[in-house]
Amino acid sequence: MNRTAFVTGATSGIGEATVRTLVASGWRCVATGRRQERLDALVAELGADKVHAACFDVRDTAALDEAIANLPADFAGIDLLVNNAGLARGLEPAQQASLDDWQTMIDTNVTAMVVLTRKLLPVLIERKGAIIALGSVAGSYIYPGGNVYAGSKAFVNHFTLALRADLHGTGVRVTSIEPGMVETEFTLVRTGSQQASDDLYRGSDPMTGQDIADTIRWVAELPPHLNINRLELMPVNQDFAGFRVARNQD
Ligand code: NDP
Ligand code: 8X3
Repeated sequence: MNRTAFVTGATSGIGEATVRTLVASGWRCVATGRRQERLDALVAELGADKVHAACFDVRDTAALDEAIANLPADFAGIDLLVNNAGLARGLEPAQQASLDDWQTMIDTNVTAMVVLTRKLLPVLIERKGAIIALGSVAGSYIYPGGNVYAGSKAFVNHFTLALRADLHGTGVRVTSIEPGMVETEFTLVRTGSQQASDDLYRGSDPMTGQDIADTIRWVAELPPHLNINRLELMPVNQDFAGFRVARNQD
């Protein structure tokens, strides 16, 4: 098999596990992220014939164009786009949140994701490829402090489904994968606190990046006539909270 995946956010967590898993299954991967040393480590581990490192900030459209233009011939025929790069910043209520954090999440999770997708659509259509996006349960269920992160992931969930309609008849498959709690660097990035991250995951038996990577590989390798539209996953120990009621003071 000579298929190539373009995996954003491959320096950590779900994206890094996805590159390892796809390569083990015979794929070539373009691995992207801002941390060059982590991309270099993936290339050293998996081989330069299997992994091409493209180090850039997904919000930088010129850098993205350059990365696409400079793909080596063996990696230029992209069959699968994994829209994974993304982040949350902050858990404060909206009235206390940082506008800089909000802009960072919108620029990364929404704007950069649609720009990259638009740029790779021609090659994906030409090759009857696939798009798998990492939305989130946060895009479907509300929790306090979710605000712009939740909104950005609702956009990812919905934009990905909308692509299905526009790609009607092209043979391109599109899937929105919507996980709950996965233990990665996500919570460290969100809170800036290793302690907060450790506290969240401790004893909860969260999903792992490998769990999601295995799901991505499974979806990517389904027969070409079969499309999973959306897939929601949670650890057994995570479920839904009820509505709250605030009481007026007498
Ligand atoms: P990690 O923090 O472990 O990984 C995030 C990845 O995104 C890193 O490789 C990071 O690379 C990359 N990234 C972030 N910002 C940029 C940027 N500006 N330019 C380029 N790359 C960037 O988190 P996860 O693996 O958990 O998250 C992956 C995706 O999964 C995200 O979209 C997240 O919203 C989603 N998700 C995560 C869940 C969870 O509970 N962990 C649950 C549901 C969805 P670098 O820093 O090197 O640039
Ligand atoms: C991340 C899942 O529940 O931490 O998208 O918001 S959650």
